[in-house]
Amino acid sequence: MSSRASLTELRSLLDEVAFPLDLAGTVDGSTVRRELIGQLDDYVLPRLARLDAPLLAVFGGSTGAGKSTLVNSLVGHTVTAPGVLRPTTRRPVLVCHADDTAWFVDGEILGDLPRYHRAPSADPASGSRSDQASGSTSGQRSPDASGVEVVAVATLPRGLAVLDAPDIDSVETANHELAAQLLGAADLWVFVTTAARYADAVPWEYLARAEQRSVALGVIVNRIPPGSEDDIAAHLTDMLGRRGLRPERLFTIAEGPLAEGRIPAVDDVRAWLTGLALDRPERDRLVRQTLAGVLQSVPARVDRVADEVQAQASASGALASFARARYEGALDAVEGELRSGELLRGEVLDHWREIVGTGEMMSRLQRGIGRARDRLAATFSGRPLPEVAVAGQLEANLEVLVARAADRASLEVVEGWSTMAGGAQALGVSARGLERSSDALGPAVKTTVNEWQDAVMRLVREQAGSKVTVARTLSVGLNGVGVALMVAVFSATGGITGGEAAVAGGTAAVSQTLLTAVFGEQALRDLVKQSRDDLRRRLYVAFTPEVERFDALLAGMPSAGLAPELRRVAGLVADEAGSDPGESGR
Ligand SMILES: Nc1nc2c(ncn2[C@@H]2O[C@H](COP(=O)(O)OP(=O)(O)OP(=O)(O)O)[C@@H](O)[C@H]2O)c(=O)[nH]1
Ligand SMILES: [Mg+2]
Repeated sequence: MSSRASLTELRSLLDEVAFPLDLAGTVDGSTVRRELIGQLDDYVLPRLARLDAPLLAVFGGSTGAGKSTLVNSLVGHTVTAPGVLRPTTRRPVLVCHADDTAWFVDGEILGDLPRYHRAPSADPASGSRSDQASGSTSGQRSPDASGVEVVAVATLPRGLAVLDAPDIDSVETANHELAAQLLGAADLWVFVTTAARYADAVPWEYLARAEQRSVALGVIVNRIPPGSEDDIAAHLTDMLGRRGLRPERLFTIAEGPLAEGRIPAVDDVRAWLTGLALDRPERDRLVRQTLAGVLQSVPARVDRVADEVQAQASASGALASFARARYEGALDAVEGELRSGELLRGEVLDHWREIVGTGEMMSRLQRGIGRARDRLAATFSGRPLPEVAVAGQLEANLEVLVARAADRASLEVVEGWSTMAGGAQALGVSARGLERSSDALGPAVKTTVNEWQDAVMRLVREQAGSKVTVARTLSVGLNGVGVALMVAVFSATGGITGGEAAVAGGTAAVSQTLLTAVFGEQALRDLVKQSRDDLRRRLYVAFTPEVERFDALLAGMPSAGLAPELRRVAGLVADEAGSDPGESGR
């Protein structure tokens, strides 16, 4: 795979990256990503496609260092306005030979910036700008529009373009971002500073970036008090060396009066730049050095992006599992309350007493299981059973219990998320109403409970049906047995332990005796467990749309495989660039 193919793959992977959550490293990660995408589009891909395209030297540095003045001085025309008000240059000006303008006006270098083709000022010394557009790729020319002005001059050789960039350190953040983008598109950085400013902190951050990317670097120290050139050159060379920077050339310019707004002593700089344009091997070396440097900087930069992708994925995973856990907790709570016998109160109990007549039934049951069966049969067959009332009451109680647990869970999720990384932002404005259950939950729970009750009845029919005699004896009372089973499910002991007779005034014990008579102890244990599990399963399904309301807030997360894939492709890009970016790109 050629570098171009890997780069194209990397480019589209970077497009898939999204940082929906606001985490500690998100701003940093997305800045790195944005810059990387910008550099791939603005510089790497077009440069790889055309290694012979003109060399772009970007003049960057502190505000007031004299970048604009230098560019005007180099080309012998007032192509860009210097000024006393800081910062002066807001819209970059690119100067090149007329034969090269097409590459910069129509080409992909700095592709996302509108380009305006402009003729240079008729009077080089006047400082006034002729804003006659001689062509534009981006519609109407507007003096206020952002973008790059492309100016053709006859004083630069073919194959060389000089760009006057906005500053990197004034109060104008937009300038810095633009300057960074322009530096990212440079084959050669010409770092312009002054005797007074060269130790300032900000430029060194940019120089560190140049070092990381092995960008070909030229340095111009302007406005040096005459006589101090050598001292400053030595000091600055030392500072650069200690940071691993070895500029191609370092120029010193003594402060002196300007001649018609231009610095007279720029011949060496001009000779160096025009020499680069004319010396093909040297120019190629420089272009390839910068290109390879940028490509080799890709893995470290992509790592930063991939780290953030992972951080987003794990934060989102933590939020999602927190929400799930709260609803699991709600199911636990429902189960806990069922087991505590909480539901066997009030009307349920009254209705149940109606069915079995607690005291009398108890004593009969205690006299003998065989006779108890008869008695049960008599009880159930002798009169219409109010089991429907019991079932209805159990259902109502259960619904309230479940609804309360679900409401609690949603509130817990909202509260929990607001303290978790990325959670507050995920909740955002759409959090309104999320602290309560959805309107759909009530009906869903009702259906669920009904279906569960039906399932319990079916279970009783199946189980009792296999016990032929019992089934025959109790054939009229199967619904009653079903209700007894539900009562057992809702009792603290699951209807197993007679010693728990105190629970709900003996209700559970009666259920137990009845059920044991019908099913036998082990089968009863299984039935109760099966019914409880079944209820939990069904409630889990009913809760799923509730949990999914929270999952929906985490939509738009990049896929889990994206981070390793980014790293893998970044590695390929760098490996291939290591040999020869130009060759592998062809
Ligand atoms: N005397 C003298 N003045 C200079 C020299 N270089 C720049 N200046 C003046 O310093 C001021 C700033 O110069 P610019 O060329 O606008 O500086 P810049 O680096 O382009 O500044 P920004 O566009 O704000 O980033 C202007 O008034 C220039 O005339 C120099 O070598 N000698
Ligand atoms: Mg300027």
